[in-house]
Amino acid sequence: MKNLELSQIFYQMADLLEMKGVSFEPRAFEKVARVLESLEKDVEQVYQSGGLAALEEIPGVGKGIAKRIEEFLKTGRIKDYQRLKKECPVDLESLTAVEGLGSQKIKFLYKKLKIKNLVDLEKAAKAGKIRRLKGFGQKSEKNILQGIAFVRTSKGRFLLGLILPIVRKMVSQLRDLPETDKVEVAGSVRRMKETVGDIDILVTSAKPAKVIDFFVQMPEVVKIWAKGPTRSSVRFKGGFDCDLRVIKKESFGAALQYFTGNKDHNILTRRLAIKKGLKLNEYGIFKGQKRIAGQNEKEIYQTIDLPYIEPELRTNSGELEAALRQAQGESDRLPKIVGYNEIKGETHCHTDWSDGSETITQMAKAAKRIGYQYVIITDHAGFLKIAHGLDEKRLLKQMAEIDKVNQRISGIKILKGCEVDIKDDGSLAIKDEVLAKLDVVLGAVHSSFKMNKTDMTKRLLQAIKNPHLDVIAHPTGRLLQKRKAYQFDFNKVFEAAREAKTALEINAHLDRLDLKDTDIRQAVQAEVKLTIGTDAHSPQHLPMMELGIAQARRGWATKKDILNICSFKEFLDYFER
Ligand code: DGT
Ligand code: CA
Ligand code: CA
Repeated sequence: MKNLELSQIFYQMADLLEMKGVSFEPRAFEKVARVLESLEKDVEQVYQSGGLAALEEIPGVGKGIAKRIEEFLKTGRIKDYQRLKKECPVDLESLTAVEGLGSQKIKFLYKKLKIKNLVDLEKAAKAGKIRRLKGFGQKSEKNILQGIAFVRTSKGRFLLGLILPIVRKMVSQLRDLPETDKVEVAGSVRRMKETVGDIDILVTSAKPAKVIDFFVQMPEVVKIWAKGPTRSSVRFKGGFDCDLRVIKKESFGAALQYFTGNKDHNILTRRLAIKKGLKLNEYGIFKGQKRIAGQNEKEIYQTIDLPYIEPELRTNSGELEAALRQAQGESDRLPKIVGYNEIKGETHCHTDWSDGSETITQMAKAAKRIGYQYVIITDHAGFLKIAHGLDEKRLLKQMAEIDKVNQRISGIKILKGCEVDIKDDGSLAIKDEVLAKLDVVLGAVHSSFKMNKTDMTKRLLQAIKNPHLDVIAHPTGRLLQKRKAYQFDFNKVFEAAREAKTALEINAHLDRLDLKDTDIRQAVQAEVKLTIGTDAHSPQHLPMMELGIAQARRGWATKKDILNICSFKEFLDYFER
Protein backbone atom coordinates (compact mmCIF):
# COMPACT_ATOMS: atom_id res chain seq x y z
CA MET A 1 0.00 0.00 0.00
CA LYS A 2 1.70 3.17 -1.19
CA ASN A 3 -1.09 5.52 -0.05
CA LEU A 4 0.68 6.85 3.01
CA GLU A 5 4.03 7.27 1.34
CA LEU A 6 2.40 9.26 -1.44
CA SER A 7 0.42 11.31 0.99
CA GLN A 8 3.64 12.24 2.84
CA ILE A 9 5.27 13.33 -0.37
CA PHE A 10 2.32 15.48 -1.36
CA TYR A 11 2.25 17.14 2.05
CA GLN A 12 5.90 17.96 1.61
CA MET A 13 5.36 19.22 -1.91
CA ALA A 14 2.68 21.52 -0.54
CA ASP A 15 5.14 22.86 2.02
CA LEU A 16 7.90 23.27 -0.53
CA LEU A 17 5.63 25.15 -2.93
CA GLU A 18 4.41 27.28 -0.08
CA MET A 19 8.01 28.20 0.72
CA LYS A 20 8.51 29.24 -2.87
CA GLY A 21 5.56 31.56 -2.55
CA VAL A 22 3.38 29.74 -5.05
CA SER A 23 -0.19 30.67 -4.28
CA PHE A 24 -2.69 28.09 -5.46
CA GLU A 25 -0.89 24.75 -5.91
CA PRO A 26 0.00 24.04 -2.27
CA ARG A 27 -3.69 23.80 -1.35
CA ALA A 28 -4.27 21.30 -4.13
CA PHE A 29 -1.39 19.08 -2.97
CA GLU A 30 -2.49 19.32 0.62
CA LYS A 31 -5.98 18.27 -0.30
CA VAL A 32 -4.77 15.20 -2.17
CA ALA A 33 -2.44 14.32 0.67
CA ARG A 34 -5.37 14.38 3.08
CA VAL A 35 -7.56 12.30 0.77
CA LEU A 36 -4.84 9.68 0.29
CA GLU A 37 -4.24 9.50 4.00
CA SER A 38 -7.71 8.19 4.66
CA LEU A 39 -8.44 6.48 1.35
CA GLU A 40 -9.75 2.93 1.82
CA LYS A 41 -8.70 1.70 -1.60
CA ASP A 42 -5.11 0.92 -2.46
CA VAL A 43 -3.92 3.54 -4.99
CA GLU A 44 -1.73 0.99 -6.64
CA GLN A 45 -4.68 -1.28 -7.26
CA VAL A 46 -6.80 1.61 -8.48
CA TYR A 47 -4.11 2.43 -11.00
CA GLN A 48 -3.59 -1.18 -12.04
CA SER A 49 -7.27 -1.71 -12.65
CA GLY A 50 -8.09 1.53 -14.46
CA GLY A 51 -4.95 3.52 -15.23
CA LEU A 52 -4.81 7.31 -15.12
CA ALA A 53 -8.54 7.66 -15.65
CA ALA A 54 -9.25 5.63 -12.51
CA LEU A 55 -6.80 7.74 -10.51
CA GLU A 56 -8.61 10.87 -11.59
CA GLU A 57 -11.79 9.50 -10.05
CA ILE A 58 -10.19 9.88 -6.62
CA PRO A 59 -11.40 13.16 -5.09
CA GLY A 60 -8.86 15.94 -5.50
CA VAL A 61 -6.81 14.11 -8.09
CA GLY A 62 -6.54 16.02 -11.34
CA LYS A 63 -4.52 15.27 -14.46
CA GLY A 64 -1.23 16.61 -13.10
CA ILE A 65 -1.43 14.77 -9.83
CA ALA A 66 -2.59 11.53 -11.47
CA LYS A 67 0.51 11.69 -13.66
CA ARG A 68 2.73 12.15 -10.63
CA ILE A 69 1.11 9.22 -8.86
CA GLU A 70 1.73 7.13 -11.94
CA GLU A 71 5.35 8.25 -12.00
CA PHE A 72 5.77 7.28 -8.37
CA LEU A 73 4.18 3.86 -8.81
CA LYS A 74 6.37 3.16 -11.82
CA THR A 75 9.70 4.62 -10.72
CA GLY A 76 9.43 4.98 -6.95
CA ARG A 77 10.02 8.74 -7.15
CA ILE A 78 8.54 12.00 -8.34
CA LYS A 79 10.94 14.22 -10.23
CA ASP A 80 9.11 17.47 -9.41
CA TYR A 81 9.40 16.66 -5.75
CA GLN A 82 13.13 15.96 -5.98
CA ARG A 83 13.63 19.21 -7.86
CA LEU A 84 11.65 21.26 -5.35
CA LYS A 85 13.65 19.75 -2.52
CA LYS A 86 16.89 20.67 -4.23
CA GLU A 87 15.77 24.23 -4.93
CA CYS A 88 14.62 24.84 -1.39
CA PRO A 89 17.24 26.71 0.64
CA VAL A 90 16.17 25.16 3.94
CA ASP A 91 15.94 21.64 5.33
CA LEU A 92 12.18 21.65 5.40
CA GLU A 93 11.77 18.03 6.36
CA SER A 94 13.64 18.43 9.65
CA LEU A 95 12.25 21.84 10.45
CA THR A 96 8.60 20.91 9.91
CA ALA A 97 9.16 17.98 12.26
CA VAL A 98 9.53 20.52 15.07
CA GLU A 99 6.15 20.83 16.66
CA GLY A 100 4.45 24.13 15.94
CA LEU A 101 6.58 25.02 12.93
CA GLY A 102 4.76 25.10 9.58
CA SER A 103 6.11 26.19 6.25
CA GLN A 104 4.92 29.79 6.75
CA LYS A 105 6.84 30.19 9.97
CA ILE A 106 9.88 28.46 8.57
CA LYS A 107 9.86 30.81 5.62
CA PHE A 108 9.61 33.76 7.98
CA LEU A 109 12.49 32.47 10.11
CA TYR A 110 14.62 32.01 7.01
CA LYS A 111 13.86 35.53 5.82
CA LYS A 112 14.55 37.17 9.17
CA LEU A 113 17.31 35.05 10.67
CA LYS A 114 18.62 32.94 7.78
CA ILE A 115 17.61 29.77 9.63
CA LYS A 116 18.18 26.78 7.36
CA ASN A 117 18.26 23.77 9.60
CA LEU A 118 17.90 22.49 13.14
CA VAL A 119 21.35 23.70 14.16
CA ASP A 120 20.59 27.27 13.05
CA LEU A 121 17.24 27.09 14.72
CA GLU A 122 18.69 25.93 18.00
CA LYS A 123 21.39 28.60 17.96
CA ALA A 124 18.88 31.36 17.32
CA ALA A 125 16.52 30.09 20.02
CA LYS A 126 19.30 29.78 22.58
CA ALA A 127 20.51 33.27 21.78
CA GLY A 128 17.02 34.59 22.45
CA LYS A 129 16.62 35.88 18.91
CA ILE A 130 13.36 34.16 18.15
CA ARG A 131 11.33 35.65 20.98
CA ARG A 132 11.93 39.11 19.46
CA LEU A 133 10.27 38.21 16.17
CA LYS A 134 6.71 39.16 15.41
CA GLY A 135 4.31 36.31 16.08
CA PHE A 136 6.78 34.49 18.34
CA GLY A 137 7.39 34.93 22.04
CA GLN A 138 9.33 33.60 24.95
CA LYS A 139 6.99 30.63 25.21
CA SER A 140 7.23 29.63 21.57
CA GLU A 141 11.00 29.94 21.76
CA LYS A 142 10.98 27.50 24.64
CA ASN A 143 8.64 25.18 22.73
CA ILE A 144 10.96 25.27 19.76
CA LEU A 145 13.89 24.17 21.88
CA GLN A 146 11.81 21.37 23.33
CA GLY A 147 10.67 20.43 19.84
CA ILE A 148 14.23 20.22 18.58
CA ALA A 149 15.17 17.88 21.40
CA PHE A 150 12.20 15.69 20.49
CA VAL A 151 13.07 15.60 16.82
CA ARG A 152 16.63 14.62 17.64
CA THR A 153 15.67 11.72 19.84
CA SER A 154 12.91 10.51 17.57
CA LYS A 155 15.11 10.40 14.50
CA GLY A 156 16.94 7.37 15.70
CA ARG A 157 15.65 3.90 16.12
CA PHE A 158 16.02 2.15 19.43
CA LEU A 159 17.88 -1.01 20.28
CA LEU A 160 15.52 -3.93 20.79
CA GLY A 161 17.47 -5.05 23.85
CA LEU A 162 16.80 -1.74 25.57
CA ILE A 163 13.16 -1.49 24.50
CA LEU A 164 12.10 -5.02 25.33
CA PRO A 165 12.23 -4.81 29.14
CA ILE A 166 10.29 -1.55 29.05
CA VAL A 167 7.65 -3.00 26.74
CA ARG A 168 7.24 -6.05 28.93
CA LYS A 169 6.74 -3.93 32.02
CA MET A 170 4.15 -1.84 30.23
CA VAL A 171 2.34 -4.91 28.95
CA SER A 172 2.19 -6.43 32.39
CA GLN A 173 0.83 -3.18 33.84
CA LEU A 174 -1.84 -3.12 31.16
CA ARG A 175 -2.66 -6.78 31.79
CA ASP A 176 -3.09 -6.02 35.47
CA LEU A 177 -5.83 -3.51 34.70
CA PRO A 178 -9.28 -4.94 35.44
CA GLU A 179 -10.56 -3.26 32.25
CA THR A 180 -8.26 -5.09 29.82
CA ASP A 181 -8.82 -8.53 28.45
CA LYS A 182 -6.09 -9.35 25.93
CA VAL A 183 -2.88 -7.34 25.71
CA GLU A 184 -0.30 -8.08 23.03
CA VAL A 185 2.72 -6.39 21.50
CA ALA A 186 2.68 -6.04 17.72
CA GLY A 187 4.96 -4.30 15.19
CA SER A 188 8.71 -4.63 14.95
CA VAL A 189 8.99 -5.53 18.63
CA ARG A 190 6.95 -8.67 18.08
CA ARG A 191 9.03 -9.48 15.02
CA MET A 192 12.08 -9.00 17.28
CA LYS A 193 13.70 -6.68 14.79
CA GLU A 194 17.09 -5.56 16.06
CA THR A 195 16.06 -1.92 16.21
CA VAL A 196 12.62 -0.51 16.83
CA GLY A 197 11.01 2.65 15.46
CA ASP A 198 8.02 2.71 17.77
CA ILE A 199 6.14 0.31 19.99
CA ASP A 200 2.71 -0.98 18.98
CA ILE A 201 0.39 -2.43 21.58
CA LEU A 202 -3.05 -3.91 21.03
CA VAL A 203 -5.64 -4.59 23.70
CA THR A 204 -9.23 -5.70 23.92
CA SER A 205 -11.44 -4.11 26.51
CA ALA A 206 -15.07 -3.46 27.25
CA LYS A 207 -14.07 -0.02 28.54
CA PRO A 208 -11.64 1.48 26.01
CA ALA A 209 -11.76 4.98 27.52
CA LYS A 210 -10.53 3.71 30.88
CA VAL A 211 -7.62 1.90 29.25
CA ILE A 212 -6.64 4.95 27.21
CA ASP A 213 -6.81 7.14 30.30
CA PHE A 214 -4.56 4.77 32.19
CA PHE A 215 -2.14 4.62 29.28
CA VAL A 216 -1.66 8.36 28.84
CA GLN A 217 -1.28 8.86 32.57
CA MET A 218 1.53 6.37 33.00
CA PRO A 219 4.39 8.13 34.82
CA GLU A 220 6.85 7.42 31.98
CA VAL A 221 4.74 9.35 29.46
CA VAL A 222 6.22 12.75 28.64
CA LYS A 223 4.05 13.78 25.73
CA ILE A 224 0.68 12.83 24.33
CA TRP A 225 0.69 12.99 20.54
CA ALA A 226 -2.87 11.76 20.11
CA LYS A 227 -5.69 10.61 22.34
CA GLY A 228 -8.92 9.28 20.90
CA PRO A 229 -11.67 6.98 22.12
CA THR A 230 -9.88 3.76 21.09
CA ARG A 231 -6.41 4.90 20.15
CA SER A 232 -3.57 6.85 21.60
CA SER A 233 -0.01 7.67 20.77
CA VAL A 234 2.51 8.90 23.32
CA ARG A 235 6.17 9.66 23.82
CA PHE A 236 7.97 7.90 26.66
CA LYS A 237 10.80 9.22 28.81
CA GLY A 238 13.46 7.35 26.85
CA GLY A 239 12.47 9.31 23.72
CA PHE A 240 10.52 6.57 21.99
CA ASP A 241 6.87 6.52 20.98
CA CYS A 242 4.20 4.00 21.72
CA ASP A 243 0.88 3.44 19.93
CA LEU A 244 -1.94 1.80 21.82
CA ARG A 245 -5.03 0.53 20.05
CA VAL A 246 -8.15 -0.90 21.62
CA ILE A 247 -9.53 -3.56 19.30
CA LYS A 248 -12.89 -5.28 19.20
CA LYS A 249 -12.69 -8.86 20.40
CA GLU A 250 -13.85 -10.34 17.10
CA SER A 251 -11.10 -8.48 15.22
CA PHE A 252 -8.23 -9.00 17.60
CA GLY A 253 -6.46 -11.71 15.60
CA ALA A 254 -6.79 -9.79 12.37
CA ALA A 255 -5.48 -6.62 14.01
CA LEU A 256 -2.59 -8.53 15.55
CA GLN A 257 -1.71 -9.94 12.13
CA TYR A 258 -2.04 -6.54 10.49
CA PHE A 259 -0.10 -4.52 13.04
CA THR A 260 2.64 -7.10 13.41
CA GLY A 261 3.56 -6.54 9.79
CA ASN A 262 5.86 -6.02 8.30
CA LYS A 263 4.02 -3.97 5.74
CA ASP A 264 5.26 -5.96 2.76
CA HIS A 265 4.32 -9.23 4.39
CA ASN A 266 0.84 -7.78 4.94
CA ILE A 267 0.47 -6.69 1.36
CA LEU A 268 1.33 -10.16 0.09
CA THR A 269 -0.97 -11.88 2.57
CA ARG A 270 -3.79 -9.61 1.52
CA ARG A 271 -3.13 -10.49 -2.11
CA LEU A 272 -3.32 -14.18 -1.31
CA ALA A 273 -6.68 -13.58 0.35
CA ILE A 274 -7.93 -11.74 -2.71
CA LYS A 275 -6.90 -14.67 -4.89
CA LYS A 276 -9.22 -16.80 -2.83
CA GLY A 277 -12.06 -14.34 -3.31
CA LEU A 278 -11.70 -13.04 0.23
CA LYS A 279 -10.95 -9.65 1.72
CA LEU A 280 -8.37 -9.36 4.48
CA ASN A 281 -7.93 -6.23 6.55
CA GLU A 282 -7.25 -5.33 10.17
CA TYR A 283 -10.85 -6.17 11.08
CA GLY A 284 -10.96 -9.70 9.77
CA ILE A 285 -11.30 -11.88 6.72
CA PHE A 286 -14.49 -11.26 4.83
CA LYS A 287 -16.42 -13.24 2.28
CA GLY A 288 -18.61 -10.54 0.78
CA GLN A 289 -19.95 -8.70 3.83
CA LYS A 290 -19.56 -11.64 6.16
CA ARG A 291 -16.64 -11.92 8.57
CA ILE A 292 -15.42 -15.49 8.41
CA ALA A 293 -12.32 -15.12 10.62
CA GLY A 294 -10.62 -12.52 12.76
CA GLN A 295 -10.72 -13.38 16.44
CA ASN A 296 -7.41 -15.14 16.59
CA GLU A 297 -4.34 -14.80 14.48
CA LYS A 298 -3.79 -18.46 13.62
CA GLU A 299 -7.17 -18.62 11.89
CA ILE A 300 -6.16 -15.74 9.63
CA TYR A 301 -3.42 -17.85 8.10
CA GLN A 302 -5.61 -20.95 8.20
CA THR A 303 -8.43 -19.28 6.34
CA ILE A 304 -6.16 -18.45 3.45
CA ASP A 305 -4.81 -22.02 3.55
CA LEU A 306 -1.38 -21.19 4.89
CA PRO A 307 0.56 -22.71 7.75
CA TYR A 308 1.14 -20.34 10.67
CA ILE A 309 4.12 -18.06 10.09
CA GLU A 310 6.19 -17.02 13.11
CA PRO A 311 6.40 -13.23 13.56
CA GLU A 312 10.20 -13.25 13.28
CA LEU A 313 9.83 -14.60 9.73
CA ARG A 314 7.36 -11.97 8.54
CA THR A 315 9.66 -9.81 6.49
CA ASN A 316 8.55 -10.65 2.97
CA SER A 317 11.79 -12.37 2.20
CA GLY A 318 10.45 -15.65 0.94
CA GLU A 319 8.43 -16.82 3.94
CA LEU A 320 5.09 -16.60 2.14
CA GLU A 321 6.45 -18.44 -0.88
CA ALA A 322 7.76 -21.17 1.43
CA ALA A 323 4.41 -21.30 3.24
CA LEU A 324 2.63 -21.69 -0.09
CA ARG A 325 4.93 -24.52 -1.13
CA GLN A 326 4.33 -26.19 2.20
CA ALA A 327 0.58 -25.86 1.78
CA GLN A 328 0.91 -27.60 -1.57
CA GLY A 329 2.76 -30.46 0.05
CA GLU A 330 6.15 -29.68 -1.40
CA SER A 331 9.26 -30.54 0.58
CA ASP A 332 10.88 -27.10 0.35
CA ARG A 333 8.88 -25.65 3.22
CA LEU A 334 8.98 -23.07 5.99
CA PRO A 335 11.87 -23.79 8.34
CA LYS A 336 11.14 -25.14 11.80
CA ILE A 337 13.03 -22.31 13.43
CA VAL A 338 14.86 -22.82 16.68
CA GLY A 339 12.77 -22.31 19.85
CA TYR A 340 13.46 -19.92 22.71
CA ASN A 341 13.98 -22.65 25.32
CA GLU A 342 16.39 -25.00 23.65
CA ILE A 343 19.79 -23.56 24.46
CA LYS A 344 21.82 -25.77 26.76
CA GLY A 345 24.87 -23.67 27.41
CA GLU A 346 26.42 -20.22 27.36
CA THR A 347 29.28 -20.10 24.87
CA HIS A 348 30.75 -16.66 25.37
CA CYS A 349 31.28 -14.88 28.68
CA HIS A 350 33.88 -12.94 30.59
CA THR A 351 34.96 -12.95 34.22
CA ASP A 352 37.14 -10.74 36.41
CA TRP A 353 40.13 -12.55 34.92
CA SER A 354 39.80 -10.11 32.00
CA ASP A 355 37.20 -7.36 31.68
CA GLY A 356 34.19 -9.09 33.25
CA SER A 357 32.90 -7.95 36.62
CA GLU A 358 32.41 -11.23 38.47
CA THR A 359 34.34 -14.36 39.41
CA ILE A 360 34.23 -17.67 37.55
CA THR A 361 32.14 -19.09 40.38
CA GLN A 362 29.58 -16.32 40.20
CA MET A 363 29.21 -16.59 36.44
CA ALA A 364 28.83 -20.34 36.68
CA LYS A 365 26.20 -20.05 39.40
CA ALA A 366 24.27 -17.52 37.32
CA ALA A 367 24.37 -19.81 34.30
CA LYS A 368 23.16 -22.68 36.46
CA ARG A 369 20.23 -20.58 37.71
CA ILE A 370 19.18 -20.07 34.09
CA GLY A 371 19.12 -23.83 33.75
CA TYR A 372 22.13 -24.33 31.49
CA GLN A 373 24.12 -27.55 31.51
CA TYR A 374 27.36 -25.81 30.76
CA VAL A 375 29.07 -22.45 30.53
CA ILE A 376 32.21 -21.70 28.57
CA ILE A 377 34.45 -19.12 30.18
CA THR A 378 35.99 -17.10 27.37
CA ASP A 379 38.07 -14.28 28.76
CA HIS A 380 40.10 -12.08 26.45
CA ALA A 381 43.45 -13.52 25.58
CA GLY A 382 46.21 -11.88 23.58
CA PHE A 383 47.02 -8.25 23.13
CA LEU A 384 43.83 -6.47 24.15
CA LYS A 385 45.42 -4.50 27.00
CA ILE A 386 42.33 -2.43 27.78
CA ALA A 387 40.39 -5.62 28.33
CA HIS A 388 43.18 -7.07 30.51
CA GLY A 389 43.70 -9.84 28.00
CA LEU A 390 45.33 -12.95 29.44
CA ASP A 391 48.75 -14.09 28.31
CA GLU A 392 49.77 -17.75 28.15
CA LYS A 393 50.87 -17.87 31.77
CA ARG A 394 47.65 -16.43 33.21
CA LEU A 395 45.52 -18.47 30.85
CA LEU A 396 47.12 -21.64 32.24
CA LYS A 397 46.51 -20.39 35.76
CA GLN A 398 42.87 -19.76 34.92
CA MET A 399 42.50 -23.30 33.60
CA ALA A 400 43.72 -24.64 36.93
CA GLU A 401 41.26 -22.39 38.72
CA ILE A 402 38.39 -23.67 36.56
CA ASP A 403 39.33 -27.24 37.51
CA LYS A 404 39.00 -26.27 41.16
CA VAL A 405 35.68 -24.49 40.73
CA ASN A 406 34.30 -27.44 38.78
CA GLN A 407 35.01 -29.62 41.78
CA ARG A 408 33.23 -27.24 44.14
CA ILE A 409 30.12 -26.64 42.01
CA SER A 410 27.65 -29.29 40.96
CA GLY A 411 24.85 -29.13 38.42
CA ILE A 412 26.78 -27.18 35.82
CA LYS A 413 29.91 -27.92 33.84
CA ILE A 414 32.39 -25.10 33.39
CA LEU A 415 34.36 -25.36 30.18
CA LYS A 416 37.70 -23.72 29.54
CA GLY A 417 37.78 -21.30 26.69
CA CYS A 418 39.15 -17.98 25.65
CA GLU A 419 38.46 -15.19 23.19
CA VAL A 420 41.77 -14.85 21.44
CA ASP A 421 42.64 -11.93 19.19
CA ILE A 422 43.01 -12.65 15.51
CA LYS A 423 46.05 -10.66 14.47
CA ASP A 424 46.28 -8.69 11.23
CA ASP A 425 47.99 -11.57 9.45
CA GLY A 426 45.38 -14.05 10.63
CA SER A 427 47.52 -15.72 13.25
CA LEU A 428 46.18 -16.09 16.77
CA ALA A 429 47.66 -14.07 19.63
CA ILE A 430 48.17 -17.09 21.93
CA LYS A 431 50.61 -19.95 21.33
CA ASP A 432 49.15 -23.12 19.83
CA GLU A 433 50.34 -25.39 22.63
CA VAL A 434 48.32 -23.39 25.14
CA LEU A 435 45.25 -23.13 22.90
CA ALA A 436 45.43 -26.92 22.57
CA LYS A 437 44.78 -27.29 26.28
CA LEU A 438 41.46 -25.41 26.14
CA ASP A 439 38.03 -26.94 25.52
CA VAL A 440 36.88 -24.22 23.14
CA VAL A 441 38.71 -21.36 21.43
CA LEU A 442 36.83 -18.33 20.17
CA GLY A 443 38.76 -16.06 17.86
CA ALA A 444 37.85 -12.44 17.24
CA VAL A 445 38.96 -9.47 15.22
CA HIS A 446 39.55 -6.59 17.63
CA SER A 447 41.90 -4.44 15.57
CA SER A 448 42.46 -3.02 12.07
CA PHE A 449 38.75 -3.07 11.24
CA LYS A 450 39.32 -0.86 8.22
CA MET A 451 41.39 -3.42 6.39
CA ASN A 452 40.30 -3.82 2.77
CA LYS A 453 38.05 -6.68 1.80
CA THR A 454 40.74 -8.84 0.24
CA ASP A 455 43.06 -8.56 3.22
CA MET A 456 40.29 -9.13 5.74
CA THR A 457 39.18 -12.22 3.84
CA LYS A 458 42.76 -13.51 3.87
CA ARG A 459 43.03 -12.74 7.56
CA LEU A 460 39.91 -14.74 8.42
CA LEU A 461 40.81 -17.63 6.12
CA GLN A 462 44.22 -17.80 7.74
CA ALA A 463 42.63 -17.89 11.20
CA ILE A 464 40.28 -20.66 10.14
CA LYS A 465 43.30 -22.67 9.00
CA ASN A 466 44.47 -22.85 12.60
CA PRO A 467 43.04 -26.17 13.87
CA HIS A 468 42.74 -24.75 17.38
CA LEU A 469 40.23 -22.10 16.39
CA ASP A 470 36.68 -23.35 16.99
CA VAL A 471 34.42 -20.32 16.74
CA ILE A 472 34.71 -16.91 15.12
CA ALA A 473 33.15 -14.52 17.61
CA HIS A 474 31.07 -11.56 16.42
CA PRO A 475 32.11 -12.34 12.86
CA THR A 476 31.48 -8.97 11.20
CA GLY A 477 32.51 -6.66 14.04
CA ARG A 478 29.56 -4.35 13.68
CA LEU A 479 28.18 -2.33 16.57
CA LEU A 480 24.56 -1.34 16.13
CA GLN A 481 24.23 2.38 15.41
CA LYS A 482 27.95 2.84 16.07
CA ARG A 483 30.22 0.86 13.81
CA LYS A 484 29.74 -0.72 10.42
CA ALA A 485 30.61 -4.32 9.73
CA TYR A 486 34.09 -4.86 8.36
CA GLN A 487 34.22 -6.24 4.85
CA PHE A 488 35.12 -9.75 3.80
CA ASP A 489 34.07 -12.31 1.23
CA PHE A 490 31.24 -14.22 2.90
CA ASN A 491 31.18 -17.07 0.40
CA LYS A 492 34.86 -17.84 0.81
CA VAL A 493 34.88 -17.54 4.58
CA PHE A 494 31.67 -19.53 5.06
CA GLU A 495 32.90 -22.30 2.83
CA ALA A 496 36.24 -22.49 4.59
CA ALA A 497 34.49 -22.47 7.97
CA ARG A 498 32.26 -25.36 7.00
CA GLU A 499 35.19 -27.38 5.68
CA ALA A 500 37.30 -26.74 8.77
CA LYS A 501 34.38 -27.26 11.15
CA THR A 502 34.82 -23.77 12.50
CA ALA A 503 31.57 -22.34 13.79
CA LEU A 504 30.38 -18.78 13.47
CA GLU A 505 28.94 -16.99 16.44
CA ILE A 506 25.66 -15.19 16.67
CA ASN A 507 26.71 -12.70 19.28
CA ALA A 508 23.59 -11.94 21.28
CA HIS A 509 24.83 -8.78 22.95
CA LEU A 510 22.27 -6.02 22.44
CA ASP A 511 24.90 -3.71 20.92
CA ARG A 512 26.13 -6.29 18.43
CA LEU A 513 23.62 -8.88 17.24
CA ASP A 514 26.37 -10.07 14.96
CA LEU A 515 25.82 -12.02 12.66
CA LYS A 516 22.71 -10.20 11.50
CA ASP A 517 19.62 -11.98 10.18
CA THR A 518 20.48 -12.02 6.48
CA ASP A 519 24.05 -13.14 7.23
CA ILE A 520 22.68 -15.97 9.34
CA ARG A 521 20.47 -17.07 6.51
CA GLN A 522 23.42 -17.14 4.19
CA ALA A 523 25.46 -19.10 6.74
CA VAL A 524 22.63 -21.60 7.19
CA GLN A 525 22.45 -22.05 3.45
CA ALA A 526 26.18 -22.59 3.36
CA GLU A 527 25.71 -25.22 6.09
CA VAL A 528 28.03 -23.51 8.52
CA LYS A 529 27.35 -24.34 12.16
CA LEU A 530 26.48 -21.52 14.52
CA THR A 531 26.82 -20.87 18.22
CA ILE A 532 24.79 -18.30 20.13
CA GLY A 533 26.65 -16.48 22.89
CA THR A 534 25.90 -13.38 24.90
CA ASP A 535 29.40 -11.96 25.41
CA ALA A 536 28.24 -11.43 29.01
CA HIS A 537 30.54 -9.33 31.14
CA SER A 538 28.33 -9.86 34.19
CA PRO A 539 25.53 -12.25 35.20
CA GLN A 540 22.92 -9.63 34.27
CA HIS A 541 23.96 -9.99 30.64
CA LEU A 542 23.18 -13.69 30.37
CA PRO A 543 19.46 -13.18 29.55
CA MET A 544 20.48 -11.43 26.32
CA MET A 545 20.57 -14.96 24.91
CA GLU A 546 16.96 -14.35 23.94
CA LEU A 547 18.06 -11.61 21.51
CA GLY A 548 20.53 -13.96 19.88
CA ILE A 549 17.91 -16.66 19.53
CA ALA A 550 15.53 -14.13 17.98
CA GLN A 551 18.25 -13.21 15.54
CA ALA A 552 18.77 -16.90 14.70
CA ARG A 553 15.03 -17.29 14.14
CA ARG A 554 15.00 -14.23 11.89
CA GLY A 555 17.81 -15.91 9.98
CA TRP A 556 15.79 -19.11 9.46
CA ALA A 557 18.12 -21.15 11.65
CA THR A 558 16.85 -24.52 12.86
CA LYS A 559 17.97 -26.78 15.67
CA LYS A 560 20.53 -28.54 13.56
CA ASP A 561 22.28 -25.27 12.74
CA ILE A 562 22.94 -24.25 16.34
CA LEU A 563 25.66 -26.04 18.25
CA ASN A 564 24.83 -25.00 21.79
CA ILE A 565 21.51 -26.72 21.55
CA CYS A 566 23.57 -29.88 21.96
CA SER A 567 24.89 -31.31 25.20
CA PHE A 568 28.46 -30.21 25.90
CA LYS A 569 29.77 -33.62 24.86
CA GLU A 570 28.21 -33.35 21.42
CA PHE A 571 29.26 -29.72 21.32
CA LEU A 572 32.90 -30.60 21.95
CA ASP A 573 32.73 -33.59 19.64
CA TYR A 574 31.87 -31.33 16.75
CA PHE A 575 35.22 -29.59 17.07
CA GLU A 576 37.03 -32.92 17.28
CA ARG A 577 39.26 -31.72 20.06
P1 DGT B 1 9.07 0.27 13.25
O1 DGT B 1 8.05 0.85 14.17
O2 DGT B 1 9.59 1.23 12.27
O3 DGT B 1 10.17 -0.42 13.99
O4 DGT B 1 8.36 -0.88 12.36
P2 DGT B 1 6.90 -1.47 12.46
O5 DGT B 1 6.86 -2.65 11.58
O6 DGT B 1 6.49 -1.65 13.87
O7 DGT B 1 6.03 -0.35 11.74
P3 DGT B 1 4.87 0.61 12.25
O8 DGT B 1 4.94 0.86 13.70
O9 DGT B 1 4.92 1.79 11.36
O10 DGT B 1 3.54 -0.17 11.90
C1 DGT B 1 3.19 -1.35 12.56
C2 DGT B 1 2.66 -2.33 11.58
O11 DGT B 1 1.44 -1.86 11.00
C3 DGT B 1 3.55 -2.60 10.39
O12 DGT B 1 4.55 -3.54 10.65
C4 DGT B 1 2.57 -3.09 9.37
C5 DGT B 1 1.33 -2.31 9.68
N1 DGT B 1 1.24 -1.17 8.75
C6 DGT B 1 1.59 0.09 8.99
N2 DGT B 1 1.36 0.87 7.91
C7 DGT B 1 0.85 0.05 6.96
C8 DGT B 1 0.40 0.25 5.61
O13 DGT B 1 0.42 1.32 5.05
N3 DGT B 1 -0.05 -0.86 4.96
C9 DGT B 1 -0.09 -2.09 5.54
N4 DGT B 1 -0.53 -3.11 4.85
N5 DGT B 1 0.32 -2.29 6.80
C10 DGT B 1 0.78 -1.25 7.50
CA1 CA C 1 6.34 -0.02 15.40
CA1 CA D 1 3.45 2.35 15.10
